Amino acid sequence: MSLSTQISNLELDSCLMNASGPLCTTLEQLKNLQNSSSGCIVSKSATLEHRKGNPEPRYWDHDLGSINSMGLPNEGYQYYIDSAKSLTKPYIMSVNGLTLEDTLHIVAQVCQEPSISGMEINLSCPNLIGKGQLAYDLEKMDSYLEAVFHTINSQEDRNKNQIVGVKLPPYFDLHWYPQVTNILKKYPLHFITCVNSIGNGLLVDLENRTTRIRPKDGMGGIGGIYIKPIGLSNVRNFYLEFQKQNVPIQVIGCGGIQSGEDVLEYILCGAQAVQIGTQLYREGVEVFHRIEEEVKEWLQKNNLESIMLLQGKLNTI
Ligand code: RRO
Repeated sequence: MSLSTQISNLELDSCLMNASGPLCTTLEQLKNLQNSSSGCIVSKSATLEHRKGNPEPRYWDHDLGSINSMGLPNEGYQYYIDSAKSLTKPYIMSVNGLTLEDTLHIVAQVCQEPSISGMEINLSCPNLIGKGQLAYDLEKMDSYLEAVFHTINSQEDRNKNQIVGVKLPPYFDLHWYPQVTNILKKYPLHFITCVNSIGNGLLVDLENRTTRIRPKDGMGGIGGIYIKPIGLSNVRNFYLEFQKQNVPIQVIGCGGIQSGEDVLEYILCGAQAVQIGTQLYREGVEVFHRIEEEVKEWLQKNNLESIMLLQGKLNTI
């Protein structure tokens, strides 16, 4: 039973990978991912300089999901470039400069690195105090991507094998999908990741009459089971829109994956691979082996050799 997949020219032994965020900030954590059953390593989103992030408590989790307002704590981009030298699995660096100028500086360095397999440009961090999510402002997103690809294309010694994608926030109204696609298709993107956490949710501790986290009056990105139906619909809608318009961008699914069946649902909706965030934080890197076994068991019961035979094959009832 095979879980292998391919994002453009990047071959992955397994379609399971970590979501940028949980347990991928330090080299020790990246090495744990290296030693796990995941098919690929994704770094925490990197800024120009090291960041401590927002005040604590900034993460809270229960059965239905998580809320976070981490505020981009990370070691600074150079650390994640240097980390690539200790990793042999496919390694995707998540990039989230605090300004366009910062992002362009980071992108110019990353795209020259032979040991980095790809970049995921984060257009959807919900937790930067005083800033909105870039991918909800389509004009800004367009000019941002134009500058990013101009920078990449002007590096003569760039690593042409690197794949480039964007991490998107969830969209809720159907009219957004063709509009966002019209922008994405202008650029040589290999993948999009759908979805980042649902921004600015609020979880309440009734007993203590407080918010669960401190930053932004308790508002934070919601992940886990709460968001699975939204993640699935975003994957499905982009997959169908890309097919309709003949756009060769692949979709990585993310949001509320806890089991093999969740993975299979995302693949049916059109995902080419999936990312695990909240459940990775709970369970540690063993989550990849457990879920891989659950997927294999299901494939065996259903007489399927490869998970990719199901890709996009969802029927409307
Ligand atoms: O660090 C964060 O607060 C964070 C980021 Br950059 C993101 O993209 N998504 C999220 O839920 N948290």
